[in-house]
Amino acid sequence: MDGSSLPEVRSTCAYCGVGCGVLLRADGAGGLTVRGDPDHPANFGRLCSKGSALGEVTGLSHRLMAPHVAGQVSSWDAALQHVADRFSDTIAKHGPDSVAFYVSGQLLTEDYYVANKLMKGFIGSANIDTNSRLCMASTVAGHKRAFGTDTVPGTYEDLDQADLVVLVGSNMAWCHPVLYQRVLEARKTRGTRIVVIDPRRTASCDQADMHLALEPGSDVALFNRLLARLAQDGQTDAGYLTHTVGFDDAVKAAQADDPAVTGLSPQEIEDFCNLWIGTERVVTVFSQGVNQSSSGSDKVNAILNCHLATGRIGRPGMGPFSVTGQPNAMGGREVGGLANMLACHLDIENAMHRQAVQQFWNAPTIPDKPGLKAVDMFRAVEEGQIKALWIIHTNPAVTMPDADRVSKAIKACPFTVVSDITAQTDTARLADVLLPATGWAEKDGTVTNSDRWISRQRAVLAAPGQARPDWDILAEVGRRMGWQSAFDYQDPAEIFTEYAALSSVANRFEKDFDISGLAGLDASSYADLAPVRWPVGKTRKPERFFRDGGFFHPDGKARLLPVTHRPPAARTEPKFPFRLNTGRVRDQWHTMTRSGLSPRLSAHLAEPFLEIHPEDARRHGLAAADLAEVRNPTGTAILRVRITDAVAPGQVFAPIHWTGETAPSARIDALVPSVTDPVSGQPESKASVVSVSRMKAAWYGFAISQDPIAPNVDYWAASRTDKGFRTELAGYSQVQDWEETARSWFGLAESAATVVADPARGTYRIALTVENRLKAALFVSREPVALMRDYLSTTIGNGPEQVLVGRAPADVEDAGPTLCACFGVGVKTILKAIEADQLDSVEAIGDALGAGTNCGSCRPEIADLLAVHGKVETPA
Ligand SMILES: Nc1nc2c(c(=O)[nH]1)N[C@H]1C(S)=C(S)[C@@H](COP(=O)(O)OP(=O)(O)OC[C@H]3O[C@@H](n4cnc5c(=O)[nH]c(N)nc54)[C@H](O)[C@@H]3O)O[C@H]1N2
Ligand SMILES: Nc1nc2c(c(=O)[nH]1)N[C@H]1C(S)=C(S)[C@@H](COP(=O)(O)OP(=O)(O)OC[C@H]3O[C@@H](n4cnc5c(=O)[nH]c(N)nc54)[C@H](O)[C@@H]3O)O[C@H]1N2
Ligand code: SF4
Ligand SMILES: [Mo]
Repeated sequence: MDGSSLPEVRSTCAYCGVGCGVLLRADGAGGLTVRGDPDHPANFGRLCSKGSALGEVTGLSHRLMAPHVAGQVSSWDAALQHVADRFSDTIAKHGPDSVAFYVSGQLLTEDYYVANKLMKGFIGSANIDTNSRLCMASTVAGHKRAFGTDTVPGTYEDLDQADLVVLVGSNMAWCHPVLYQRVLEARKTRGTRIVVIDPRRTASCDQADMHLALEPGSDVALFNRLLARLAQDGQTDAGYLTHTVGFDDAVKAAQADDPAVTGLSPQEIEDFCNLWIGTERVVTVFSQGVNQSSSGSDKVNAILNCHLATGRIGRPGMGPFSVTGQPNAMGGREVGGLANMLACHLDIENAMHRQAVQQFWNAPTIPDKPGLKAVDMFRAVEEGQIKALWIIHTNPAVTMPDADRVSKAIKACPFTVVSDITAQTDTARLADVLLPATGWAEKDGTVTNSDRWISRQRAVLAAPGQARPDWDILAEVGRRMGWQSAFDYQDPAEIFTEYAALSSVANRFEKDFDISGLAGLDASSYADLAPVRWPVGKTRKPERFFRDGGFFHPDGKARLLPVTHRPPAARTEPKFPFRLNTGRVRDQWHTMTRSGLSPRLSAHLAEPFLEIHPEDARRHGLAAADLAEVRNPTGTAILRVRITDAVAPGQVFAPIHWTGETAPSARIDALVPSVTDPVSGQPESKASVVSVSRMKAAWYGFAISQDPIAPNVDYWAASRTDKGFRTELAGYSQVQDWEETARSWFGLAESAATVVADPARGTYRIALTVENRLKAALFVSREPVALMRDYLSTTIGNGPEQVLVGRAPADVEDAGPTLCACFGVGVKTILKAIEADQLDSVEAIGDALGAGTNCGSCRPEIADLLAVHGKVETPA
């Protein structure tokens, strides 16, 4: 079929909570092209590098195509009956609280609704929790304490209209890139100032007016100082304070806190306070540097206190703004995905709410107490209280704190079901039953973004093999457990309209969440649904919340909370002198089961790493490109050292993305103990303590191969290239026969080997060919191998001679590591443009090479290169 004749379909990006609209066109051969939807209110046509590469991650080679029971392919009928029987038997013997679901903020609202209905209304337990516990729980708790509901008061337009944007624990340039582009646009047009509050210098700091590199975990003390100053200077809004209670106590607590614990100079703190106080239109954006903390809820309330005290909430260009991480993190909160919530922002602990939901569902039961939150849930699995567990659309064996222990617990659980699009994940490998789910481009439903826009995700590709949508799998298990009519859904439209109707019921309780205006959609209007921002009630409601109070506590007033600084639970000590911070990189999504399939995205940062300050590196005998052993009592990791003053002395930073599939010794959550915030239950994922030392490797290696490898060595880390894979390697002990070792790692027993060896110096270059075509090559030396890795990765399929030279021939230009993932422009190409062609601005480089002109998320790095080369880029 001619691809261009297929229609373009409106959908939503698979990745972050910005929720960008995309236009997808199937190419008729199983692939698709993607461009930004110019009409979508989140992005107006823009996409970041990850969104632009969505077309590269729809391949089927890694997909799970059929159900598996005990490692054997099974029919759907047998697999689903087995799941239903095991859950029913377990409940019959041990009660409803002996089973649990662990789900995901990446599920569609319809999937989430069915999972929640099945567990809470029919199984009769609240043991359903979601990875949003690791992500948004502190915000949810903070919002509920202050507002009485989990409401994001503002909108994205506030970022366009603000005069000051404060990013607290948010690396927006990399994690919400399209939103960050909106902020930079505002900076251009109205001079919006940017402050970044982050212990680490990130890409988001490059355009910032102020970077406050505070001590990890000290945000409460900083915002308490701001509140104390607001009170002291008489800069609060007395009129607005009549909509609140708790101001005096909050100020008293704030005054008692010592801002010195932030490690910032008094001048820095006062400059920040002056700027915040002096700018009415201020949006304080916060993300995981706030939430993922043992004082996460208090951090959220410390921020909300300042906005409530000044009435800077619910008006254009101002407000506290929690940006959501996953594409449907917001939808999951609305639909009751957390163990302590019911759908439509109703509370499990409120008898009237429970009764209303139970009645609406015509459900036999409904739990009257919250279920187990993620960390407690996996502890209950470990201790044997949970005997049947269903994990859907998340990879907890990698991303939960204390990940080694969580993996063991899942493995030991008497019955574990995993629904995923691939069997190649650390969690899927532990399952008793594996169920193939349709992926992003193959399924229909809705998601809600950070801005409360509900957007449709639409199927444009056929379901591969026997894969089925998550809602459909869940509903059929519900029917097979005996609840036919409650789970008799034909399509997602039916589920959505039921949910919208439930929101009318919920509105009896005067809640914020209202989509009752959508309850009457029929199948075709659901199919055509354009993005819509809630509330969408039967009557028109304002777009922003709380401009004139109207909070959801029984007295209608907001709460200012007295909060006090608490340092992170783990303390550094001589044995574990470093604070380990963790987070994301620009071009990978979580455990890389999708973004890792794109060679373009994999080129940006191809290996797991540890950022460490130059002084610390020197003191601990670490040189550039060394491997570091990172340890604490919870676990260990081996990571490539990146020496940089972006991190402060005494702190190290590592990304979260690598797994047993891509770099088994770099699973960072193996080093994160399961300490949680006492209010929200959210883990402290960014503040463990570790020791760092040089890995005493006997050899280092670099390999390229057509097929993936999983060698049994102390360190390996693999990534995709256009022609196959590249793998970094290292080992503690000498290898006797490199040629044989290479053949076995690459699974190329029959290949011809060309070897260039210098055993005295410990260097080996081995090319393995089949019919004179290069299948794989291995480079070994006693020191970290300096090679033209990007060039070598292109030689797969050629003759062996080229690769053994180890560097590019004179007529081939080495572009260096990729900087602009959208256009595949390398660092060396950009440097050449700066040096030889005398280009001196990000714009000029964009005009010449295209770099930085699509998603813009590499612009800070281009500016960095300019700065390093003496071309100071004037802020855009
Ligand atoms: N490229 C990419 N984008 C993503 C994702 C992805 O995997 N890849 N995931 C999405 C998801 S689910 C989420 S939740 C978001 C997360 O988005 P962000 O929260 O922006 O990302 P993180 O890198 O986890 O952490 C943000 C920053 O918190 C800082 N930090 C650590 N400790 C503290 C502290 O005590 N105080 C303060 N103020 N800051 C601290 C870290 O140094 C880090 O720079 O990203 C979303 N977008
Ligand atoms: N140390 C540390 N740990 C962290 C964080 C951190 O900053 N630091 N961040 C935390 C945060 S904020 C988050 S959100 C989590 C994310 O952690 P996870 O949710 O565990 O990570 P993902 O890789 O997004 O897992 C999604 C899984 O769903 C599968 N999948 C994809 N599409 C579908 C589908 O349509 N249906 C089904 N059934 N499966 C599908 C994917 O293949 C993948 O296995 O990590 C948390 N862990
Ligand atoms: S910012 Fe990027 S990852 Fe996030 S929704 Fe938009 S295109 Fe997707
Ligand atoms: Mo997240």
